[in-house]
Parts: sequence; C-alpha cells; structure tokens
Amino acid sequence: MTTVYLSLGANLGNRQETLTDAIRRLTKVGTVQQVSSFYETEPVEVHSEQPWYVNCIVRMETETPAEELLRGILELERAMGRERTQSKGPRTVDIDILLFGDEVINSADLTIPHPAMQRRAFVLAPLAEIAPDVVHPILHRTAAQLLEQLPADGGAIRKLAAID
Ligand code: PH2
Ligand code: MG
Ligand code: MG
Repeated sequence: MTTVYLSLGANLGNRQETLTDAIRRLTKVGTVQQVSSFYETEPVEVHSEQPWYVNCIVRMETETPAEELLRGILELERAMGRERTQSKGPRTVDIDILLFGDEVINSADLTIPHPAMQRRAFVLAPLAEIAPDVVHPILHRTAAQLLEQLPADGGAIRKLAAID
C-alpha cells in the first residue's frame, strides 16, 4: 500500500464543483483519506492570460503502481471533459501526482516528485495544511519547510471558506 499526494486544479466552469466531482471519482483508483481546504490561486508559469484556479490536495492510499495510477488519472480527466489544446492552457480539471510514497520516478511520461512542486504556493500551502511533516524524497525537506522557503513569486493564494 502506497500513500500518494495528488494536486487537483481547475480554472474553467464551476471550479469547486469540478474538484468535488473529481475527488468522488478518485475513489475508483484508490482510497481517499484526506482532502485539504480549497484555495483560489493566481495562475503561475502560464503563457497566456487566464482565470484564477481553485486548487486542493488529496491524500490517497493505493495498491496500484504509479504508471497505472497515472493512466487511471488521465482517463478520469478525459471523462470529465478535459481537452488538451495548449500546454499549461486553461483547463476543466488537472490532477497531478506530487508524491508516490518515497519513490523517485523518471520515466518517459512520469516524473515524481512533481518537478515544480517546491516552487508553487498553490501546492505547498494545501499540502502543508494536511501533511506538514511529509518529506520530499530528493530535497529532504518537509512540506512545512518547503512552504517556509517558498520564493516570493510562488503565486498569490487565498483559502476559500468550507462548502458543505
Ligand atoms: N497548473 C499549472 C500551471 N499553473 N497555476 C495555478 N494557480 N494552479 C494550477 O493548478 C496551475 C497553475 C499546470 O498544470
Ligand atoms: Mg499540472
Ligand atoms: Mg497534469
């Protein structure tokens, strides 16, 4: 059994409803254990003007190997209407594997830990909220430490009130 951290994001349509739907669908690929608050976040590293995102982090347990988990996630994104027209373009839903246990993976279609996670406030704030002590297996820093060290250009974020 492996503990996995996923980053979910949406910046088209009803963003919160989309993330809630994605979290429900994720129960098909693993056991969802914890979900962070939702954050409204400034787009970072993008090449065009685009709407702010809603982002959150999910902790999941799974027996599925990483490559197979990735295939399940891509299929879920497609089923939810994600269209890939431009790299880092606006999207209905994006689900990225941040950490897969303490594995380091560099294959043709999968890089784990996610190579940009340490630069992104929209990842580190919700990750540190639910897993402050989880350790980055290459940088050997906890999520809380990475958040503290985050450069000032990590992007503006604001926590959204809980919805029920
Ligand atoms: N995803 C990206 C690029 N930039 N910015 C924010 N705020 N949230 C995202 O989910 C995001 C982004 C590429 O996947
Ligand atoms: Mg992404
Ligand atoms: Mg992605």
